[in-house]
Amino acid sequence: MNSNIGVVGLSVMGMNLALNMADNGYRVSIFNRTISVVDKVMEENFHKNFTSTYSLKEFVKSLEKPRRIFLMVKSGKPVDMLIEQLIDIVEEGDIIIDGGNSFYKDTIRRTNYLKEKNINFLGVGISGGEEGARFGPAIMPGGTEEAYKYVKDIFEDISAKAYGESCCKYISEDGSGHYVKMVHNGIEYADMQLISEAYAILKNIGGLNNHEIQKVFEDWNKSELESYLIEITANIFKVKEDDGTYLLDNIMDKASQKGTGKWTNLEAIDLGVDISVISAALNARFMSNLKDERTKAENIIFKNTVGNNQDLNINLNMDRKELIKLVKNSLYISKIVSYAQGFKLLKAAEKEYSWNLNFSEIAKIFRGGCIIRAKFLNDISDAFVAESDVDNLILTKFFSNEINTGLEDLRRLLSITVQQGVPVSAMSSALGYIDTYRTSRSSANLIQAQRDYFGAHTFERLDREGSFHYEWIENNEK
Ligand code: NBP
Repeated sequence: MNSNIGVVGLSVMGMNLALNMADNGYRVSIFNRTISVVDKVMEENFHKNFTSTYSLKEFVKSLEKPRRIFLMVKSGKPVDMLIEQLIDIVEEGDIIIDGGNSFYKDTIRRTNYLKEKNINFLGVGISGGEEGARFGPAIMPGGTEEAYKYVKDIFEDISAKAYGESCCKYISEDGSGHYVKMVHNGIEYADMQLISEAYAILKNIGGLNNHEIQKVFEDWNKSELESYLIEITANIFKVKEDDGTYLLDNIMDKASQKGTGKWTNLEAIDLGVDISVISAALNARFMSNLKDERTKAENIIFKNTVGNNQDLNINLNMDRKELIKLVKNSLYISKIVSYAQGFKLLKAAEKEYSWNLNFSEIAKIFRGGCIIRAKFLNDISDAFVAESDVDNLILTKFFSNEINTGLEDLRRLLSITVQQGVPVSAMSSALGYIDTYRTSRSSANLIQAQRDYFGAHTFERLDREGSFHYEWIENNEK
C-alpha cells in the first residue's frame, strides 16, 4: 500500500513529525538527502508505518495520489533545490508542503512558480521545537484552501490540542502561514525579554534571591500570566549545579538568535507598523552581545552624577509584596501590548498581501504546542470575536479595561527603574506605545513644520483641507 504522506528531511524536526504522523495511524514514506540517515532512523526510531526510501524517485513513487510531500529541511536554498528536483517527478495536482522556517516572500515566490506547473504548494509554519514536532506542534498552514483540504486531517491529528481544539487552523493564501509563524517568533522575543526584565527588577531592586524569584514565577503561573514561558522560567530557577550554585548564575549574559525576530522587525518597518516592544527585545539581544563594552562602560558612565555606581538614596516607600505586585501588573500590561503589536502587524500584512486572516482563530492556534502558549490567548481570541473589526487589541473592551486597571502600576514601576538605573527597555516601550496611542494631539505638527521649513514638504492644516507651504526662511528674515 502506498504511503499517505512523505517526509523529506529527517533531522530533529522532520524525524519527529514523521513519528508523530505514524503514531496517528498514517503511513509515512521517509527520505533524506544523506541516505545513511534513513537507515539510522529505521534502526533507532523504527515505526511500523514507515516506508524507507533511498532516492527522491522511489520516495515519490511510494506515495498515494495526490501526493503529499512534506519538506522539513533547512530553509532557503535547500527548499528551492528540492523543489527543482521534485518538479520533474511529481504530477499535476500533487501537493508540496514546506514546513520549515521559510521567509514568507520565498513562499509567495514558490507558490506562484509551482502554480504555473499546476503543482500545489503549502507554506506551513510549525512551532514547538523537537517536543512539539513529536507530540503536537502548533501548525499554521498557508496556501490554497483547495490544496489544504488534502492535508487538513493529518495536520489536525498531529497538532497540539488546547481546550479541546486542534492548534492547527487554515490561515490564508500563499505566504500567510509562514508570516504568522514569523510574527509568533517576534512576540516570543518580546515575551522572553519582558520576563527577563521582571527578573532584573526583582533581583536588582527588590533584592530577591533565586529561590524567592522562583516562588514568585510559580505564583504568577497560577494567574493571568499563566504560560509556558513563565512555567519554564520558574523551573529554571530551581536548577543547581554540583557545587550548590545556581546554573542560571553561571550562564553568560549574551543572548543569541536565529533571525526570525529580525525578519519580524524588518517587515514592521516595511509596512510602517510600530512593534516597539518586539524591537526593544531584538535590540536587547544585540546589546547583550556587547559584553566587553558593557563591562567597560560600567566604569565610565555612572548611575549617579556624583560619579559612582551606588544605588541612589531613594526611599522606595513600599514593601517587597507591593513591588512584586507592580512587576506582575507591569509584565502583564507590557505583554498585552506586545501581542497587540504583533496582531497589528498581521492586520497590516492582511491588507498588503490581500489575505483573509481570522485573528481569533490565530490566537487559538497559539494556545498550544508553541512557545508563546498562554492562558490569556483565550481572552485575545474572545476579544477578537466580540470586536472583530477593532483597530487595535488594546482598544477592545476587555483589554482596555485590563490596561486601565494596571497602568498606574506600570508608571510607578518604571519611575523606580529609571531612578535606580535598571534597564527595562521593553517595558518602557510598552508604556511609550500606550501613551503615544492614547494621545490625540501629538507633537508631529512640529515635525511637519520642520520638514516644510527645510524641504518645502508641505503640511496639512487642522482648520482647512488641502496641502500648504509657508515661506519660513523668507518670513523669518523679515
Ligand atoms: P535543519 O534546519 O538543521 O536542516 C537539516 C535537514 O535539511 C537535513 O535533513 C538535511 O539533509 C537537509 N538538507 C540540507 Br541542510 N540541505 C539540503 C538540500 N540541499 N537538499 C535536501 N535536503 C537538505 O533541520 P531541523 O532543525 O530539523 O529543521 C528543519 C526546518 O524546520 C528548518 O527550516 C527549521 O528552521 C524549521 N524549524 C525548526 C525548529 C527547531 O526547533 N529545530 C522548530 C520549528 C521549525 P542532510 O542530512 O543530508 O544534511
